[in-house]
Formats: sequence, structure tokens, C-alpha cells
Amino acid sequence: MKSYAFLFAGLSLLATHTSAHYIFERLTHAGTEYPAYTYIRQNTNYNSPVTALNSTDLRCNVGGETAGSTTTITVNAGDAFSITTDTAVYHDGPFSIYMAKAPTTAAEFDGSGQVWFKIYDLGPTFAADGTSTWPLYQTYSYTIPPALPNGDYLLRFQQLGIHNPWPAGIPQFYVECAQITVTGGGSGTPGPLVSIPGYITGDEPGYTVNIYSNFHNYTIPGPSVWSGQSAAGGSSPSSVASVAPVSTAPVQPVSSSSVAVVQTTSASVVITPTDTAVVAPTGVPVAKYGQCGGTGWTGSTTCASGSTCKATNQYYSQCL
Ligand SMILES: *[C@@H]1O[C@H](CO)[C@@H](O)[C@H](O)[C@H]1NC(C)=O
Ligand SMILES: *[C@@H]1O[C@H](CO)[C@@H](O)[C@H](O)[C@H]1NC(C)=O
Ligand SMILES: [Cu+2]
Repeated sequence: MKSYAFLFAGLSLLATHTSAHYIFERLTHAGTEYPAYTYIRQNTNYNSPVTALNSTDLRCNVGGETAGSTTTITVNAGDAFSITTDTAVYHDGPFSIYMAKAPTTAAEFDGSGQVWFKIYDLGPTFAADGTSTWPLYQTYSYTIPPALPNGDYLLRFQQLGIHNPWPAGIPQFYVECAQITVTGGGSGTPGPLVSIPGYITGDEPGYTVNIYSNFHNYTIPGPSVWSGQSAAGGSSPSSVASVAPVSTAPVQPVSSSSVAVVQTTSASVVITPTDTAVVAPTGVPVAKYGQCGGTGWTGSTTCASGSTCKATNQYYSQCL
């Protein structure tokens, strides 16, 4: 009897939100927010997630293995970009951005091979009282790595919904891929490189964790974030740390309590108060969740009241 009740509860939970998931559908670059599926491969499964860890659909979603009519946008290394969903992300879980270099053109590339690397991770924050907060937004922003070599790439957005804990539930991958041509690039060596599928096996604590029970730290599944992104000619960690972030707000200090604050790779970014690139707050206040700083950022560094500018890493500060 008990298991029937559990099953029934699970089914009605599913039924309540099958129609309102989310799609990473709108790219913003150089001040222009493009219409849905412009430079982004169109999936054919509406807004449903992919859940099979062995499926090639994990690369660019169902229907996204080929370009279809999708064209490719040219961007400069170091350019800021944003990705916006149709409906704000609402299932608890981490957000990541991956890239893969196309052997020929982005439009011709299916994403096969050990070619994918991760450029960005955004996980939960943990408060001193033990509560966690997930980065559930409608818009996520980042920067094309300055050290990225020129060429065509797939730019892959992924949010992993882990709200129905495994094994009773199964984590959900919300993914879409943009097609980009990078110019003005550097001579870095992106990595570590992984294959999709295969990059997540299902054994990772960040995949199997129950976020409702004893949840005090979190490691985002998949490869580590490429550490040489900002280096002009390589992947030396010291040159990463020497890049001056544009930020008007100090990074939140790590709590002195015993609760672990997991910041993934951004924890290694040193943001110094003597930073010469700090600019005075300028311009129209940025709305909550908008970008307010980061390497190369020339927009407003003032946040709308109720939010403050916090550095996520050297490339990106956000009003939170
Ligand atoms: C993926 O795994 C499932 C479950 O183990 C299996 O039924 C399916 O055939 C596999 N698909 C591929 C493409 O390997
Ligand atoms: C939390 O940290 C512990 C100790 O390092 C580790 O064993 C566990 O897998 C982590 N949990 C998650 C969800 O990442
Ligand atoms: Cu759902």
C-alpha cells in the first residue's frame, strides 16, 4: 500500500508541470537579444528534458543533432553573451556552459567525439543556517573565453534538474546548443575534454544527491571548468588570477561557520581590493540578475535597489 501511495504522489507531481518546463532559446550578443532559436538549434521535444545518460540527445537536445536551418553567429573572444529561457528555470539544480570545437563548421557538427569542455558552472550557495539557494534565473550571462582559439564551436547550455532525487526520481537535463564562429581568439588549450554522452555516468554525488536531506555541499557533475580561459597564450593559473575583474562589490566572504560554501572553480579567482580595473558605478541601474561587471564589461555597474553587484568570477558580476 505504501508504495502505491508513493507512486500516486509521484505521478500527480509529474502531471502538474509537464507543460511548463524551459528552453534556452534566446541568445543576446552585443546588445541584441535575438528571437527564439536564432543561432540556437531547435529541439523537437517542446520543453521536455533529456534523462538518458547514454543518449546523444544529451549533446544538443532531441532534434538538435543537426543544424536544420540554424545559422551561425560570429562573436569575438572576450565578448559577453547571455542566454534566456522561455520560462524562468525553476527546477533546483546547477547551470553549466560547455563548448566543443567543430572539425569543420558549427552547422555541420553533431558534437561527437571527446571534444567538449566546460567554461562555466553555477551551483548553489549555502547560508550559515544550512539552507541552500539555487541559481534559478531566466537569463544567464557569461563571456567567450579570451584564450579560446578562433574557429567554429557549439556553445551548449545545460541546466540539470535534480529536484526529484535519484533513485526514486531521475535528474533532468535541459540543454540547447548555439552555433558560433569565434574570431579575435587566443591560443589557449581548452580542457579537460569529455564526450557527450559519457561525461556523466550517474555515479556522481552531484547527480545522485538528495537535496532535501542533509544537503550542505555540492559538486557540479561533469569535467572541471577550463582553467586557462583568460590567459592570453596559455593556461597558467597565475594569469587567470591576474586578470582584474570589474566589480564594485567585494566577493562575499566565505562564512566562518562549518557550513561549506562550494563555489566550484570561481573559488580560485582572487579578487583584490587594489584592483586597478574597478570602475565607479555608472549608468542606468541593472535589474536583479543582470550583469554588472566582469572582464570587458562596459555597461552599468550599478544595481537596481534591492540587489547588489556580486562577482561570480573574473568574467562576470551579477546583481543579486
Ligand atoms: C541506454 O540505456 C538504456 C537503459 O539501460 C538502454 O535500454 C538503451 O538501449 C541504451 N541506449 C543506447 C543508445 O545505448
Ligand atoms: C559533499 O562533500 C563530501 C565530503 O567531501 C563528499 O563525500 C560528498 O560527495 C559531497 N556531496 C555532494 C553532493 O557533492
Ligand atoms: Cu519538471
